[in-house]
Amino acid sequence: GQIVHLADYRPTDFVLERVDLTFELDPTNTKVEARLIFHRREGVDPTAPLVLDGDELTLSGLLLDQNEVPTSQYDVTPEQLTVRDLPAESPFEITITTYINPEANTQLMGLYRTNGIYCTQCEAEGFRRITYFPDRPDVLAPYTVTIIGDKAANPVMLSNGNFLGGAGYDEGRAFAAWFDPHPKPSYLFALVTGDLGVVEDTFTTMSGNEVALKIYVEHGKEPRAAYAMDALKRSMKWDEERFGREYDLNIFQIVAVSDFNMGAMENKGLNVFNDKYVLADPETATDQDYANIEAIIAHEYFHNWTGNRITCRDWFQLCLKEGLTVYRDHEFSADMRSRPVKRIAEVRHLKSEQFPEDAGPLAHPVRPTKYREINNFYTTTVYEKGSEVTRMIATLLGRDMFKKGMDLYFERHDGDAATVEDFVKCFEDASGRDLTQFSLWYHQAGTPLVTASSSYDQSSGTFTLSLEQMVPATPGQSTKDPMHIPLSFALILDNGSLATPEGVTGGEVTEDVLHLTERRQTFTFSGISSRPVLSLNRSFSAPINLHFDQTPADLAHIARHDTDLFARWQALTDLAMPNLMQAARDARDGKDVTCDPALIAALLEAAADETLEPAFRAQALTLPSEADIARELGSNNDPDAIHAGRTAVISAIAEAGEKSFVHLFETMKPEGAYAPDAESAGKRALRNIALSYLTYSEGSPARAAEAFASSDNMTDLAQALTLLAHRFPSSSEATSALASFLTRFDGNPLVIDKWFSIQATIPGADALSRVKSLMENPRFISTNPNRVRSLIGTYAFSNPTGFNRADGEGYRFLAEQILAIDAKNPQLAARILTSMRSWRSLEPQRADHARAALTTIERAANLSTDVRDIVERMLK
Ligand code: HT7
Ligand code: ZN
Repeated sequence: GQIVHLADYRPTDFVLERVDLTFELDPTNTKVEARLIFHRREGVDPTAPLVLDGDELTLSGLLLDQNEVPTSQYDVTPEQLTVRDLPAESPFEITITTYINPEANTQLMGLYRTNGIYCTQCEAEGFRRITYFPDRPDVLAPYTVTIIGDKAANPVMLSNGNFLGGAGYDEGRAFAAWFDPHPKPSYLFALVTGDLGVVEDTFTTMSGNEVALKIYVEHGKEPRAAYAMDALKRSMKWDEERFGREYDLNIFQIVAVSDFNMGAMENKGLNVFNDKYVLADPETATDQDYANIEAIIAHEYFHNWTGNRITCRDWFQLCLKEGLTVYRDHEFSADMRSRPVKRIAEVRHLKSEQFPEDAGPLAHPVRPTKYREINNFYTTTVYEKGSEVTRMIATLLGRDMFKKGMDLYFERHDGDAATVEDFVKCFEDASGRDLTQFSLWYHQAGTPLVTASSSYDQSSGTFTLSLEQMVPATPGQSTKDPMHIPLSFALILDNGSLATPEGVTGGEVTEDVLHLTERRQTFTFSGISSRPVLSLNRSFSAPINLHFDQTPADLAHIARHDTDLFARWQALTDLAMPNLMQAARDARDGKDVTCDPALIAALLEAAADETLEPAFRAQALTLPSEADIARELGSNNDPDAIHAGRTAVISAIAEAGEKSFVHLFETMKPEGAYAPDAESAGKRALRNIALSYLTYSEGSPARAAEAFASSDNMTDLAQALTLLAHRFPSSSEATSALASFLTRFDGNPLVIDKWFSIQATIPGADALSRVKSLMENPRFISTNPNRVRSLIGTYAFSNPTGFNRADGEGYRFLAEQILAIDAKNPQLAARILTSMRSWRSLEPQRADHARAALTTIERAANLSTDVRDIVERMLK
């Protein structure tokens, strides 16, 4: 794998006019015939050859305008086909024949087989594993696809676009033909065939077109696709209402498969999903599963405009479609559910996933300038930070101007392969605002640190806020320029009302947003009659680390009064964090751990406040995770001490609040049959967090065992099982609950994934032997990405004490597993390996073990480019 540089971008020499593909399916020897019509781009050297990408391909036939091409006229390797002496001006047709082996495709890129189904995954560079092709996102063409396959085994034969027709072909075989009129890049191509069940519905678009909606699943699973179908219809309607975007084919199809490297894929008119994000019913899916399905169905559907109609010029522009589409799906979920609760969940996720990436060896800008393996750039920085950057544009411009900018983007670039610069320019042109400095958010990696201090002068009635920003050095970027940081703020007075300053100096303030643009800046607010409490970065208006030494009393004031619920949650977190950090230090030093009564009081007050929605109260009671504490501590981390300290703090809260928790546990049961709506889910969340505290104060598995026995839905069942297994791992209650769960759900792989994950995350050093013995379980299928992630991935990512054993055995185990996974599925291996991205912040003994394990990987023979790229960057 060579390094690809953004600066080297050049358009292709040849323009692709049309693509005509014929597949003759065979499990081990599928014939692919690709007829491609090209013409030379104007001004290109008339002798320039046509160079096409391949990956592990063997050429079996090559025609130019239907005539065989002599071997002297082309060069071919598995990675490249070069054809010379092509017409200077007129269009020509190249016909390429390749044979591929879907059954042997364990990488799950290109055409592969999963449970008897043929399925493709082409983003980012999978199409080149099907045929030689200009496999890059700026080559767009309409596609005609003919599929020929065994009739009995493939009653369903799908590709992109509209169905042209199909019938019997020859003995035992059938064919189907599809035409996609929308020019698309190869990464959006899809083919799916097999024997599948279908759920059907229709949607009438705002201009009256009826669209057939079809979701294909394994036979017998059709009822479990009902929620996905409902989410799809709501997504289609929402995109019309909020962004004016209408669907553009007469059919929209989704296929759920069980072997898939990522969550889902937005192929034009034919989305392919990991079945985890389609299938749900109350008995087998949790509230979180339902929320994920809603969000991912929406995300892939929204790509139809942000990704497909307007695609990326090159893979450096990935955030153009991903960051923007995540922003769109976040907004959709906020409208479908509770906006502040959704924002809290987003920020928790951003801080636990993206902030560590930005602070470690894998840090990169939202719009990178070089990569070795593009698969490794489907990162939380590109997706989630990319979404935050889009959100900040909306904050800077205001809702109406942002809408104008988006409309201009759709109008100006429909059908284009665009860049981040094209996108930003639309907002500049729509608003008249210069976004040059703001664009640093795309180009500078690292999470900015903003340090704030404030003072109030009673005699003059002025409130002064001094801010300083610093963007840390990241790989390849040692110095940084000051960024444009939009900080939403409020000045909260004693009685809880918000102060309205008479004036402000020191910088731009628009409505409730301060614009920090310099390294150091002091804002002075006048006309403030009494000392206010400043609430800063409300709604997490900028993805920054904020150091603002506020007193516990001020934080408690914000937690009680801010009109922004997110800020209230943030204040509770800020109250808890110093306690948790001190608890970790005390536990490490063998001292008694204490918990500030003010923290306990604030948490219990929020928990009991019936004016607040239950989902918010559940979030308020959920303390920062062990990983969050490690991040705040920054260096020399001892995961055992963090765990012990946090456990002691939870126990103190549990003791003090036992009565409240019993009350919440007894009263927060939603009435009637299970429904996945946000309100009922919020009640379950509050009841379950109360149950969790009760396992600490009561010190017995009895209540969780009773909850396990009486639950009538997977949310409560999985939570009770988790509490039994994590809190009382050697109890007979835990053992028998794990056994009965297994027996009850043995035929359902998605639930068995939960069974593996729950056990992989049992804290403590024993986790490793548990994981090893679970790998021996016949249900551990090493070729199924979901199963591998549920056991090995969850152990490495989500079991801080179990994985970070002081003796380094966890790291050595992971190194072995990475090498084994890499041999079959490099993408999966590389992703799981990123679990070690924060290894340098561990205490020295663990860090040494981690380095040694990474070095073992680095030195292994036959490493994939994917894993080599990650391991080398981690060790640099
Ligand atoms: N755009 C999709 C990305 C994706 C992917 C990338 C690399 C390898 C496999 C993959 N499967 C899906 C998903 C999305 O963000 O919508
Ligand atoms: Zn996406």
